[in-house]
Amino acid sequence: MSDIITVKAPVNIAVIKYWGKRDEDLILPLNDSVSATLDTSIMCAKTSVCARPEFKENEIWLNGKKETFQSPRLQNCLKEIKSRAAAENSVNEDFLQWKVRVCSENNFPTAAGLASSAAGYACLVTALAKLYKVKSDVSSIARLGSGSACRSVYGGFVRWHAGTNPDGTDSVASQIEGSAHWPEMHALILVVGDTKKKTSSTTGMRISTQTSELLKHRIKYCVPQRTDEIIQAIKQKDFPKFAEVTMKDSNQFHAVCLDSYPPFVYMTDVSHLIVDLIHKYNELSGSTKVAYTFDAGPNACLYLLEEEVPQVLSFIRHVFPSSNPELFVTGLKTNEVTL
Ligand code: 2P0
Repeated sequence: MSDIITVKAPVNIAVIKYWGKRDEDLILPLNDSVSATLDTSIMCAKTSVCARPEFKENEIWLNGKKETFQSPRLQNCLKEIKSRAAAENSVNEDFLQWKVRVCSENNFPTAAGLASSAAGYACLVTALAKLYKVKSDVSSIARLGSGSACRSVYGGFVRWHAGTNPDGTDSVASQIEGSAHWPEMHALILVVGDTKKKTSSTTGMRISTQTSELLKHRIKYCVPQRTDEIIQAIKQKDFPKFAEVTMKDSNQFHAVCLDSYPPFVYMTDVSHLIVDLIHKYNELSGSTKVAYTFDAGPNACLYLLEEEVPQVLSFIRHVFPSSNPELFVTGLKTNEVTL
């Protein structure tokens, strides 16, 4: 009988977006991406796993609902963890044969473009690695579950290297700087909607990869330079540069979605209103104080420095007076406001 292992894994929000795959099965991206990992006390996934000889099947519950274990991504993660465990000789043969039970929950809206799969798979893989006593780097296994999950394995600012090897061995995440490097950096999440998105990231990426000319241009001419620029901005704690690159990359990602055929959209009128407001706020401030970024959903993630948080929150409450703000203060911090 094994212990029940429970772990928490954080959400990460990309500032250089991952969009498009060069290999769908191995989940290998077309471009490098960069993200910040948010504090687990605010938004995280929590997963418990155990293995027992009496279990007849592998079983999984997500947010209290039993789901199928047949998903190839899930199967691939478990298979890879077990094969690492066998290679590292970390558990005995019998243990490897036992079936597992997984129970996972998020404390934030699932599938609303809030990186739930990133936290979910990072959590699952970390929990399984602990269960099977795997010691080697697990970011490449998390990647097999969901591309962006490989970035949630590390804290602070993280780069996912696209890599060039066909087998994906060099498509791994690495930390640029830990969260202590820039403790003033905060993230403020504005929840615009929590409905499930119409076009999943996986489907959207496929359509964009097959049809968008802008995506080709982005990968060749924009992302490499932006990646260098934002890493330098992070290292030098240059907020205006960090913010400018973040906003431009978010805008280009959503332009790629519109350039795809058929096109699909994730941002709503409220999302666009937030974009306008942030530009107005920066203009009135005389310098760039806040950056927005939107993933595959309508919700905004604002990056800003701690000193700016009270003013931005009151600005948002002024513009959206009916909002019911929930306020959280944490490390690489996130504050959540429901509009
Ligand atoms: C990102 N997104 O870099 C980008 C920006 C959404 C927009 O990574 O197919 O759920 O599982 O690899 O990781 C969402 O994509 O997609 C994502 P799969 P994933 O965060």
